[in-house]
Amino acid sequence: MNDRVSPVNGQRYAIKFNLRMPSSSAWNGRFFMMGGGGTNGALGDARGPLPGAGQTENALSRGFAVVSTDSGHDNATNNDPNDGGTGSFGRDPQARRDYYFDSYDHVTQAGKLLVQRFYGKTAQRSYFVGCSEGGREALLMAERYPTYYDGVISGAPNLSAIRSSTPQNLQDLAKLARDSGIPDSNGLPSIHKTYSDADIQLVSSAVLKACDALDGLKDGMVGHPQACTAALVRPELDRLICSGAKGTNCLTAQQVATLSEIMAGTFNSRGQRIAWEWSWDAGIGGSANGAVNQGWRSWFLGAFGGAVSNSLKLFSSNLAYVAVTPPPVLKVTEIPNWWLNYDYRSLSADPVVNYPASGIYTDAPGVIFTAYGAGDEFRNRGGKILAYHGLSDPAIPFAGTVKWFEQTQAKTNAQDFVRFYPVPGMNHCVGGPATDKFEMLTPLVDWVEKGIAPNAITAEASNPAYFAAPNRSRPLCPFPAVPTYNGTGNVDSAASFSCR
Ligand SMILES: [Ca+2]
Repeated sequence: MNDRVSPVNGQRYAIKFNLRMPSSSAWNGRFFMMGGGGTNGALGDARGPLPGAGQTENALSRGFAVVSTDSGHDNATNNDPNDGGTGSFGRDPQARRDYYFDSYDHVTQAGKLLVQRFYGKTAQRSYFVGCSEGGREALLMAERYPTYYDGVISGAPNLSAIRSSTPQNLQDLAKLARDSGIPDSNGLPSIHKTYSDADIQLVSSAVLKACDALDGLKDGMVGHPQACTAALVRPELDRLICSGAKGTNCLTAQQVATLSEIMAGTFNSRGQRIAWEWSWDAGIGGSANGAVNQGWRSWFLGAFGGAVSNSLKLFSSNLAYVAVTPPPVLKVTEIPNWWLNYDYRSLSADPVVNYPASGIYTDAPGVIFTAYGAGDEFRNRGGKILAYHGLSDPAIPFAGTVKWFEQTQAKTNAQDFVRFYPVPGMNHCVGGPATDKFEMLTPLVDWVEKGIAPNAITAEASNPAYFAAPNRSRPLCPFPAVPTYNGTGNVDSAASFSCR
């Protein structure tokens, strides 16, 4: 819908959506929208995947009517290498607005109308489920459109790209670039060579030494994130500094200093925080089963053995076009250097100041691209939010979601309608040495429809290689409760733990 040609860059844009409806007899009376990912532009198959459920089980198979959208641009066609590549939609004010919020409004309304026409009655309940950008969309629906959905699941929400990935990645990359030595074959800093896979394993082991036991059990998992501070981890890292030449069993002082600086978050030249800190967690390694690239390395560095550093492209290609107003006009190949020269040190501590509306771009990214916590209308009509976030998420800082939860709690009585579940060891949405397989739709539906508030949610390790026992399970606990070993019973079974 809304098919049109952009007056800014001549590209054709439309909001595509995919709606799948079970037969009348199979329909459970509910509507379900799938969140997107990254900067979207890909139309997901509207089956509503539920990673923690059975292999063939999804929202559609459970009887939900399911809708998805590309959010108003198509990466396959809106992809001019001389104009930002897949980020170029950000130059068209309406395509940008569709990505921020408009498309989800239109698609929800269209989807619900088609459901009503097809079944002859309206959906009784509606749910929105997403992770990363989809996690942002879930919170957006609860905040901006409080009457549309009765319950949302928000994983690793990109709730403040302005306050996390944008300036943060700039500063992190600049720090790594500073240490990287010789340029790669593209003439860019060899960031991928700054830490070997073995180096990152050393960091993970240092984190475990400092923090594993803080939750009451040495089990290779940091179950008490609030207690695992930089002050505890740094001495363990310092103990790893090479006394002589750099070897595989030690780190250079520069490596320790740079990593510590990155993990602390981003500050401007006045010393004000402009992005959240990263959490110290064992999942920074993500090593078992050869899965190193699932973790920190894949987001920050790129493969050590690769010819070029892919991290610059990974971080920079799209955000320039949706965070900065007006957006630059750059060839895709020019974007990494544009980022490296971006003056993040002069940014304000207030993202609203940094990214104001400008000219034809009438939505201020600093306002619209920041989540503030769902308000009274959503709560008062019985809306519920389940949020989760991996402690080792290398794309979006866990600390930002903690902040969001605390702000929401301060504004309302958040436990009334929000539960937030930290996932120790988990990387971005999934992966890492974690019990990262869990199903939150059933608890959410029970909360919304039966008033049964969720407490512990059982999670299993999706990758059997990470732990000695391949089917380790743990309770995920509503923040700030910590999964705590009861002192007896199988240490690989969630049944031996309580949320305390
Ligand atoms: Ca532990």
